[in-house]
Amino acid sequence: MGQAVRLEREGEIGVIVVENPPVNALGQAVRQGLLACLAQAEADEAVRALVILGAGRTFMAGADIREFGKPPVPPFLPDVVDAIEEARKPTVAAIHGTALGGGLEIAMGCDYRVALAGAKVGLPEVTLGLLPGAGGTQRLPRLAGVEAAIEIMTGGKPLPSAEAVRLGIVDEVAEGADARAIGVDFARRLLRDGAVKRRTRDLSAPLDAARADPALLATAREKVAGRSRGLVSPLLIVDAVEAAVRGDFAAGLKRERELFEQAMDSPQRRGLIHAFFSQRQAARVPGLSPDVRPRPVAQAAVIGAGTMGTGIAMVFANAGLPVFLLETDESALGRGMETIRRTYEGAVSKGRMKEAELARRMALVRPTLDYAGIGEADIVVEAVFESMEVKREVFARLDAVMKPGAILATNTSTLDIDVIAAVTGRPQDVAGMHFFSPAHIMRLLENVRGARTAPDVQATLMELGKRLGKVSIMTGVCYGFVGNRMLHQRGREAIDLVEEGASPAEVDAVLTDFGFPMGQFALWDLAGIDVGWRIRQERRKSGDPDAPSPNWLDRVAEKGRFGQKTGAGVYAYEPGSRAPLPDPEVEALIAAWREEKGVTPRRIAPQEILERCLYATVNEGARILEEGIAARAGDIDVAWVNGYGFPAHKGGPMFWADETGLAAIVEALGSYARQPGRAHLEPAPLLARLAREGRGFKDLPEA
Ligand code: 3H9
Repeated sequence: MGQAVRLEREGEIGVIVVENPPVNALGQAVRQGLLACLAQAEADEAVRALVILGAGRTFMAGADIREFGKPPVPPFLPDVVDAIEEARKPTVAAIHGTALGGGLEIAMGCDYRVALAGAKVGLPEVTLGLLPGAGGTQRLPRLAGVEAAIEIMTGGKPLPSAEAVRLGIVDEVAEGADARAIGVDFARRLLRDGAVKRRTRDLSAPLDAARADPALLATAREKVAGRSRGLVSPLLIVDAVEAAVRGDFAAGLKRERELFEQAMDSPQRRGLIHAFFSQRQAARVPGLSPDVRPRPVAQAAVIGAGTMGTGIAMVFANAGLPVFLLETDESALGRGMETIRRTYEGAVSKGRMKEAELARRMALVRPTLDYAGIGEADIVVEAVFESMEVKREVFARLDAVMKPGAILATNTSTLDIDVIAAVTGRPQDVAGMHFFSPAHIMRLLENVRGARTAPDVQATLMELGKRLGKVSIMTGVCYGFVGNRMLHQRGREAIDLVEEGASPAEVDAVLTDFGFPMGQFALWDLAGIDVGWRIRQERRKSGDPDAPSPNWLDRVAEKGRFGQKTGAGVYAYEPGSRAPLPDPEVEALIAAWREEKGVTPRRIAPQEILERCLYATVNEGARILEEGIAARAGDIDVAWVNGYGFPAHKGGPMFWADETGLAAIVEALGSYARQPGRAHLEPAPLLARLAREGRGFKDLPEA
């Protein structure tokens, strides 16, 4: 059992301390330890009340997720929670950090809950494709009522402790910095006031509203169904709560168990848990020793006050880091600062930010026209026009002014970082930080290491990414890095499929049915068709042998239909609406294009659309892995889930490919590749090899 749980004494109070770093997950040793300490405390006549708490940085983060999918080993968490609730002596959970999932279920098994001001509580199981399975679906409605409980469990977001008190989940928020002190103090007061047991299972008043009004559950179910986007577990949560309303506690627990097992067996659970762990694994960069210390970053600078530059400046300011915003042109600088102010004012008007916070963040952004003034920054992110010539000029100037040891990062999405680094006398300090637009909203950050980027620079970028609230992966240098390079292949298939006979709306519908929030063409309309069009033109002009040949989408752009920003792109948009509508003008343009090319349109089945779009994406992912641009298939999944709307419950493209079966993918790609003009769909050597060996991307060692 080890020392995962221990019983200590403070006078008449028994203190059960869970110590299972880093987050006190409720693994088997903890469950067993809790039962043993509980029995010991119950047997000790000198102990009159019990406090349960977590050592270290947090209360308890829930069940040990690493145990999921393996044969369960007793004692089981629901039994531990029941044992706590059935203890003869009054019990108090003393919460600091986070009480999540099974952690909150343990706390709800206690008679009382007291929390520190900064603590949070929640039942985030839904984010893992699960439902609370240790009585949470039965106890939370008995504390917070049915509507609030459904919102909390289907939303999965932790609540601040004050909100938890308002909802009746926590009894008291106590001042102080020490969970043990507030827990023991609360327990002493209980004893002094003639402590009574107050088992959560015996509470019923909060259920009364739903018991009296059957429409309440039906309305809640409808609301949840409307926003579940293909996820199964939110509706299972409603089923479990319904059992709490309709039957007694024991029947409710039984129903919860059945539903929990159903969720545990679902592919969605596997996908979401893969997404959880791959995101954490991505933070550890292969080949980079954990002993490498990041460089301190207290001051940032951003070059360029366009859309990307202003977004990146806000990312720094939002994280509380002072940032210079440099432009060479005064009016462009003014416009950039105005964009930032307007964005923050928008947040204030929606009630998401206080005026004082707006002022604080604006004060962190320091506009400047002078390179000499930014030399003291610890990191500078260049976000100027996407041209090698312009970037090399900027980096030469940065090399001249930045202090020794400053990190020189570029936000390029396509250019070779090693070529940029070569104009400086310090290539070891040069790297890529590829933010996605809008930078202050999108979670993904691709950090890019060049051939000579120093290890401590790499470590700094990964640490900084976390500080900035981003989900970061580390990639190597190539055109488009991980995400855009793969997206390019999906886009190519989408364009070809329309040329061959599908409509843009048919292609998009297949992708949204799969779980993407929007289809390829709607995405282009949102991002602006002109961006890709200009890049394609540049590449063709420069004689790039890999430049895509002209296509019907170029024709859409040539008409000035750049997407939502011009009110029309591949789709038409009603004024003020973002809903894409098929447009006869584009249909005619596509028909004319097909005629010119001598293509007789054919009906294309959704399966072919899905396979070509997604298998081409996976195929490029395999090349990226083979070249060592991404170190792990999981890193690619992280990029696609957090930056490209790949449904998290399918884990990411590489996980999804493994689940689909690589042999089937290779066979389909091979048969498409044998058709005229589709040689690019030939399975990548790594994909073909893994399929032949009966292995998956998950079996690959890290690059
Ligand atoms: C559940 O409770 C089911 C029950 O209802 C019913 C059961 C019958 N288990 O995120 P971090 C690891 S389902 C195992 O980087 P932070 C994590 O992998 C559970 N490991 O730190 C990482 O390891 P490594 C419901 C876990 O400070 C390390 O801890 N609970 C678990 O940014 C640090 O994590 C949840 O869904 C776990 N439960 O955030 C909560 N949690 O260093 C999931 C974390 O090797 N956890 N690890 O990479 C979280 O949301 C965040 O980790 C937390 C800390 C907010 C706690």
